[in-house]
Amino acid sequence: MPKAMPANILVLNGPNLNMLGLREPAVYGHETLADVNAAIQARADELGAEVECRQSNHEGELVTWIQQARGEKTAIIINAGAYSHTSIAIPDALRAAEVPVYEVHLSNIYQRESFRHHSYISDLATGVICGLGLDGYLYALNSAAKLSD
Ligand code: DHK
Repeated sequence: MPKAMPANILVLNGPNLNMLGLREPAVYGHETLADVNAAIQARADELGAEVECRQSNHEGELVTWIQQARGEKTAIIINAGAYSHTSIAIPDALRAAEVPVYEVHLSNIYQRESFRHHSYISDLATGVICGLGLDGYLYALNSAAKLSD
């Protein structure tokens, strides 16, 4: 049987997630994005997975990075922030990338305003995790790394 590709996972954070730690800590927690990325890298090292963490406030930049993942990455973990609820271009790019997708939200979007209850990404995702803060990315990473075992 051909050997699976080693895990090579892209972690994308969308708009305003560069403000973690400062932004509404009661909702998003006290960890900064650097803290989140360090925890992801540490878990990836334990799992023997390659990981690349990127953040952008620009929809088109996220789309470009998703396109570039096609044939290169074994999974994408994405917290598209507010674009989860508004963007068609991001889910279109995720479908075109043909890479398993995990959707993460730090907060429980279903306990919040109704406009956050729908995500255009959820129906194409392998898994959706919300409300578990930083741990959500780590649970997604555990699962994404297993796809390459
Ligand atoms: C992050 C955001 O920036 C919001 O726009 C989403 C998500 C929720 C989160 O919980 O991580 O509605």
